[in-house]
Amino acid sequence: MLQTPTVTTTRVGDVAWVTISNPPVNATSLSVRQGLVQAVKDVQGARVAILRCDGRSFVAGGDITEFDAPPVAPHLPDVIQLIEDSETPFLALLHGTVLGGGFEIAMGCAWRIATATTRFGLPEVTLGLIPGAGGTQRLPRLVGMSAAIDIACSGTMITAQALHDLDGLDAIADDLDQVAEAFVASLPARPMPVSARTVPPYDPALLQDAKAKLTKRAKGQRSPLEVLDALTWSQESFQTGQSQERTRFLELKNSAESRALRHVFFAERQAAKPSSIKDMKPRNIQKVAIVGGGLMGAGIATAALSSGLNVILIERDDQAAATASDRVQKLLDGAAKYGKMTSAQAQNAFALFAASSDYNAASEADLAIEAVFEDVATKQQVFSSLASVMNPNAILATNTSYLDPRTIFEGISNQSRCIGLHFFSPAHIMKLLEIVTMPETSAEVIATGFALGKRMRKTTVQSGICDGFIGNRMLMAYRREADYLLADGALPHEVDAAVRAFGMPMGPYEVQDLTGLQIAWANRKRNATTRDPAERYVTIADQLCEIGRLGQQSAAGWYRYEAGNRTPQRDPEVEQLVAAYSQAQGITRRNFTPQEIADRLLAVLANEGALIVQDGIAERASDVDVVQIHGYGFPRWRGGPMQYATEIGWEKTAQNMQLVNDESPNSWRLARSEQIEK
Ligand code: 3H9
Repeated sequence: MLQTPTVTTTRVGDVAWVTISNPPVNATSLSVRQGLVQAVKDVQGARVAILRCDGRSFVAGGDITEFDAPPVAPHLPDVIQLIEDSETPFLALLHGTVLGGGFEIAMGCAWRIATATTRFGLPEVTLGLIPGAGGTQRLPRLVGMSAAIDIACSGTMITAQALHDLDGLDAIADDLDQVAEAFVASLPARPMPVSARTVPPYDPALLQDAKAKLTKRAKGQRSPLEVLDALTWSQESFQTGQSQERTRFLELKNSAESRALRHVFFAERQAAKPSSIKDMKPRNIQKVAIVGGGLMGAGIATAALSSGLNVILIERDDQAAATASDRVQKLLDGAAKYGKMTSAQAQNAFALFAASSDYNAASEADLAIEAVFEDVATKQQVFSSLASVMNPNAILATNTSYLDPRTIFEGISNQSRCIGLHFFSPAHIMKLLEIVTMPETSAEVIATGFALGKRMRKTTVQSGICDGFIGNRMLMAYRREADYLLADGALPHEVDAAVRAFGMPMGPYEVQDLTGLQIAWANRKRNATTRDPAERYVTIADQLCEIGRLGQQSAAGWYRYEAGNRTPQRDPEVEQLVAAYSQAQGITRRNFTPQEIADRLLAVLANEGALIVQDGIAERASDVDVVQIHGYGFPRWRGGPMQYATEIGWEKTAQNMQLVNDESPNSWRLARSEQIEK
């Protein structure tokens, strides 16, 4: 079968038009690189060659799907060199997102014209890489070192206007083709190729400052500092700098960090497409009812309003409705204050909001989300009230974190419209949304949940029903093992430090103090009757709760807190309580190294994740990783617990899990090895 060429060249008079067409994002796959080499030959003799792309974007970078395999010639740096050295000069017409290899190609062209909405960036750092086709060498020559550091070390995108202000663009235009014709009609003198320029002078202190800032922010991730290093090579000749860049790019492509970040890139996109909603069209949602205006309900309302949805918030009385309304307004004002939206956008969003104590106000809503406290009877009452006023097909969603939606929706007619939408607190900030489906939930309703998540800019993952769904079920296992470690000899600060050294933003005990110990305590009490009596149960956390140590809110939890200071301080009272517990249990306490602590906790996470897949709660292991990264602060650059287990080898993970199991017999279910080796 004949394949449509991904790069085509046509001539109009003395102007050559080179068009790249490689959906979805015109990545520089092998066929594009080959096509561009041919195009450079084909355009010779023309006065100018205009390089443009079909589809919604100019080239969005190297083809990440090719990065697991060894590179195949022609390599992108050489292709760009051909473009830059071509006797016929190239003009790039830019639209959409000009990223990575795409930006590198654009910098190899003699001129650049972009639409006003075009965005530019070198996102390689977010994939654990440095740019590999001259980006770190051409960018400082084009826009100066300071801007190059900002762009390449962060991986964030800049606007066409910002690049123009940095002298990186020749023009901004609405109609690219029309402006290109005018531009080539009176073609300016060919500028010096970017690679032949010298980097404008800069203060060397800039590099030290950037290094200090990046080291602080990186939390163990290497690539931002690697990019900074590579930018400094632009002091050398272009050839020397580029060849160093290329070597480092290829080394980093084979690093665990880059494998992990590439895994997450694809995992996030896959999670958004569960097989349950293949080819299913979502319903259109415009009006959302939210029941409960506490921190969670107000956060959900803020996220919904920020995405242009109408929100009606229902509270139990007028006073509570007014308080909830104030809370939402404050959250929107906060978003404006921190630059997430303009003040005008915050005002427009609040204009879409209303609060009421009357369920009838929800009668027109397309979807209702319940965000009241975790009590089955209360939630059932909420849905019975909603069902009595809403359209019988309107979607009913519970935000429960642990309870079984099938019980919550008992008695509701047409359960195909019932679903769990589990937001994480604070819901206007946290990225994760777990979509909990019941066997009865229709594919259309699931697809609508995913579309809503996308609109609210959430990272959305489907979960089946089990205690805690994907994320909190793993959290329970993680905390259980942390408590076993305490009982056997570790102290809270040692456990916290060990996981922070791995890259987690906080340890399990610091997090508990921050969020409060009472919810987990209530869950443990709820599960007391069904817990296997043979399972090891450590009561230290319960003892803390019983003496009123509920975390930062009571200035004491696993740590103590000085007035007005959130820094956890080791507390001898807690450490004595831990030691006394071990003694009462007849345990001889022993030391655990940070590595031993981290190994055990990571093995437990991977084992529980594998069980979650084995039990059909998550569709894929990579969904588990997405949940951990976006809901629980697992370091993205480690790829999630399942990717980490793959990286170190499932055999090693299984050995660590066996240790965990031997230390606390009858307390763990081990995942089937054939499952976790997948
Ligand atoms: C690089 O350039 C290295 C060079 O320096 C040197 C090379 C030698 N490759 O995100 P979307 C797929 S490193 C392959 O849902 P959006 C994506 O998987 C690269 N595939 O759309 C998805 O597939 P599917 C530096 C890619 O509109 C589909 O395209 N560049 C690539 O929300 C749609 O993607 C980057 O890191 C790729 N490069 O966002 C840019 N990009 O439909 C990475 C996308 O099967 N890309 N796909 O799930 C992005 O940031 C976003 O995709 C973009 C569009 C903003 C472009």
